[in-house]
Amino acid sequence: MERSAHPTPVSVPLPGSRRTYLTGPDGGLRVPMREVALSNGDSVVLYDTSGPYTDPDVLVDVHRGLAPTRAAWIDARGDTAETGARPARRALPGRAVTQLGYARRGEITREMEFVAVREGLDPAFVRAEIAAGRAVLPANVNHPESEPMAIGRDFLVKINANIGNSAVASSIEEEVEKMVWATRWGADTVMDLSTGRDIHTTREWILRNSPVPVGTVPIYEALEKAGGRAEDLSWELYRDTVIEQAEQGVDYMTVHAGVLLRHVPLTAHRRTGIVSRGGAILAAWCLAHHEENFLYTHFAELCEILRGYDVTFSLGDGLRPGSIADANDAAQLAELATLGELTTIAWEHDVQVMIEGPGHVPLHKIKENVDLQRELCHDAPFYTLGPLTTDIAPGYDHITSAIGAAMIGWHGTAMLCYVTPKEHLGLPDRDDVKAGVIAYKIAAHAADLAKGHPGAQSWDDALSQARFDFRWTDQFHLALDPETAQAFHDETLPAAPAKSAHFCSMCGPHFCSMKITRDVRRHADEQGLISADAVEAGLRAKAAEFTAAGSRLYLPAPATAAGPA
Ligand code: IRN
Ligand code: FE2
Repeated sequence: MERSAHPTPVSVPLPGSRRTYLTGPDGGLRVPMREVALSNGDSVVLYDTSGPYTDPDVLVDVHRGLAPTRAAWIDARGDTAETGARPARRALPGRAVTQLGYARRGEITREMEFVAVREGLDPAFVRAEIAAGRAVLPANVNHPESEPMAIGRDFLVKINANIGNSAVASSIEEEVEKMVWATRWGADTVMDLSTGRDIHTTREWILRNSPVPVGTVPIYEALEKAGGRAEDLSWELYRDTVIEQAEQGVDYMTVHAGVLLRHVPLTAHRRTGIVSRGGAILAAWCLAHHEENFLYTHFAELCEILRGYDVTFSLGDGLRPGSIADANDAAQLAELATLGELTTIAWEHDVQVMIEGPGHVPLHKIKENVDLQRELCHDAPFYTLGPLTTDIAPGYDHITSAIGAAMIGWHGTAMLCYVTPKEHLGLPDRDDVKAGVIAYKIAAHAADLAKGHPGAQSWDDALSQARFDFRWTDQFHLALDPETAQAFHDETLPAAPAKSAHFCSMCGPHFCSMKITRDVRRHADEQGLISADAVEAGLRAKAAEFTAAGSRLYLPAPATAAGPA
């Protein structure tokens, strides 16, 4: 991974790419995509989460924020009014301004049309999936800067990047910078998990500048307000925090309402107890008061609040397993059943819901998680943290978890919460954020391929064709991380002619399998042989060449450059 000493300059496209815009059915929508122009005249159009930060034609002033593109759509619906000092939009009395509410009434909103164009789907399908609760479109009426996206099992698998300062590290500018950075590499949403000072201001900066939905865990800020003492939390304190965040424009909120008093003893004999921050806070409150979780007892009231802004529930997995030993245990599954019960209540209030899932789960226990979640939570979208498939690799948990994420995504998880190499060790910096996002883009795309998402494979096909044609620059430009791909190639073959050479330093000029295949095919053409014979003849010729060269599988490394490890 390339270490970056300087922050990304604003509005710089990825190498070889430009931001392009698709138009909606009636020409009224501008849906941003990333277009990669290839040297053979072709171009590949890819889903793009980076916002105007990759469009040199848009000048972004982070002190003013992005253009509020959705404001006109929201206001045209005529069901919100501006209230309070900010002022913030809120639903008129009795109105549900949620995408679920509109979908159920048969309305295809501009946001749904946008998603349909972006994913190449029928707008009627998008509406139907949202209406059934199988997909969510997180879009707070107070976050008009966001570009609509959907999370559901029949959509592209999405990824979330967590950012946010802790009491001991990071500044506001760094957090905004991390958001821009995470979306540049493909984060579909970001969650601001700030816990230190300046939570409100940090969030304001992130929201006004974020082209993707922003999630939070309001219990963290409520705990700050309670002086860090869980027992001093109250429903009123929490409620006011949620309203404050909803007015700022938070699109989805993690709510650990499934951590019930009776579930807490189920964690007593776990290897790693309760590892969720929110889960631990609420368990501590329940035990201190010997009362039921106030998020559970006030859940209907909370639904009424979220419905007024279209904040989506992300029902938290406060009892997720934190180790392989605890995977799929009684505490985890008891909470999951409660989340299913709460899903029904949220839907009764027209509030959108997704369900958070684990955590640490070995490969053979992953499918069961998805099957149970679907059954117990009535097909609400699943949003999982990894899962990590082993506990033994601190420093590499973006890998241990991307393995699990690919598998759980294949089985139907709709959004994958990234894990960075710093997981369990410290606060991620920008290089960790990039490593986590890229690992999760790989997992999500692998799942899209396995699920047969229409169009997913065309990206792979374009890249592998470029590779086979030795169009090196096209291969770099099509890469998830073009800069690293090119940098690695430059390490051994920096010269310009190498960018069209029919080999790289991995196998050298004589043993490039792709070059050999090409030679075989050319030989067949020259000899006018039918292909099976050509292959046979070509292989025999190659065998002779190999033996004559001393039958060595690897060539000695050139004096000036490192060979393959
Ligand atoms: C996702 C799935 N399960 C948990 N998550 C994420 O973990 C959640 O969306 C949020 O970003 C974070 C919450 O952590 P705690 O408070 O549960 O530890
Ligand atoms: Fe963990």
